[in-house]
Amino acid sequence: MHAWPASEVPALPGKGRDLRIHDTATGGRITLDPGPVARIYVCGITPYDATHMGHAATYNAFDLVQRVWLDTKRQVHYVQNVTDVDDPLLERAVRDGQDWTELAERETALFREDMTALRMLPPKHYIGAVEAIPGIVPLVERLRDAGAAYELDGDVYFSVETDPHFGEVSNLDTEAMRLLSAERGGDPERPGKKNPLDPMLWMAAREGEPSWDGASLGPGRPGWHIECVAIALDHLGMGFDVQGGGSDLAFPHHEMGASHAQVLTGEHPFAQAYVHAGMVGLDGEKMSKSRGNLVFVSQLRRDGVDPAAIRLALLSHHYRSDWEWTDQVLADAVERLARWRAAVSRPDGLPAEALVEEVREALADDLDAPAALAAVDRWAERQIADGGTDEGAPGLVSRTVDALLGVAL
Ligand code: 5CA
Ligand code: ZN
Repeated sequence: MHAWPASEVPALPGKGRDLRIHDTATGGRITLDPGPVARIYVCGITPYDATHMGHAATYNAFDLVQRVWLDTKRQVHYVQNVTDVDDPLLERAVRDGQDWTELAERETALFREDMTALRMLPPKHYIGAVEAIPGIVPLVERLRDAGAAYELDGDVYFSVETDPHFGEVSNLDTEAMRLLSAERGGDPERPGKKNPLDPMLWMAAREGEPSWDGASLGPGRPGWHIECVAIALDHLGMGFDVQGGGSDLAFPHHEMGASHAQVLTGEHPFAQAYVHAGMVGLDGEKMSKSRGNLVFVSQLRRDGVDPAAIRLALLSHHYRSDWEWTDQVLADAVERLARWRAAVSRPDGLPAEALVEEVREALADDLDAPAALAAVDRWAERQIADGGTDEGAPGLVSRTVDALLGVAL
């Protein structure tokens, strides 16, 4: 699949900082030490509805990770998937009487537009589940041949007990895993499984549903976790720097993915850090396509909201916290954007070298975007009140906000 166009990232004077980030697996903050090419996999959308503010907030967090790395003069190798065949997508297509491929294509196209408008850096490889199937089948066969997968009425399951590290990503007890598995696409109640938590690797063809050639597995379609594993191993390899997504992916998705990959390769870990963004809610409920309580990026754009203001609204919350989308959050962002634009529009200004360092430090410190915004606010306030004589300052602030926060002033 093609991704979306990249916006220019201005180079800043001085030196970027190494990223210290919260890792779900260790439960603490770690300093990442990527090589000259940092590697990141971020789970993509299941394209059955438009991009809502929760999705946008999660992609914003991982965009910041990349901006911190780019500021250290590293290259970034970024991979993202599109779950363009899965139960929720097929169910929505049936409900609305539309072709599932058309639905997926339309929503993926809208996602690209939203990401472009929000100045999210595009992945280098943007891969759909369907196009990944030829790579997934041999991985499932290998797991089965190694005794790590078994068949149940034609479906193939992964045996979680074959990974000695199973459980080390999300650190949950068995009961919690069971509950989340049932809630998030698993089938712990299905009789005949070796362990209730075992996830499906390959689903045998079902009547009325699309299926693909699975070689010795028979016709069918891939399970969800092996999709991301196949794409990540193909384009990044083991031990990449960051596996990212919203906190609802820690279990089962990232736990199972890590186990699949670790058993397949005999290596550990799958990723150096598992990074999870908090959930954005509306009216006290997690914003989700299945609940239907959504605020869409595309709707706000149609309403004439400046995408830079949407981005500032996302940045005004720490990525790890759960927060609520409200009209006030957006109104505050619109106001902040106007203030910042007024401040950088003055011909000369207050020196800004210290501000560049403050923004750098805030983001390197577990992506503390609210602290970065507060630093820019302080500069903008004094700049508007007092001004200064530094000719280059407004331009430097503008480039800093663009390079590190993805906001075009
Ligand atoms: N296709 C899979 C990942 S392989 C999937 O989870 N798709 S999704 O469309 O449901 O979600 C895309 C991303 O947005 C995931 O990282 C998910 O954790 C995140 N996300 C979904 N809802 C919210 C929310 N309310 N707040 C924050 N992030 C969210
Ligand atoms: Zn994924």
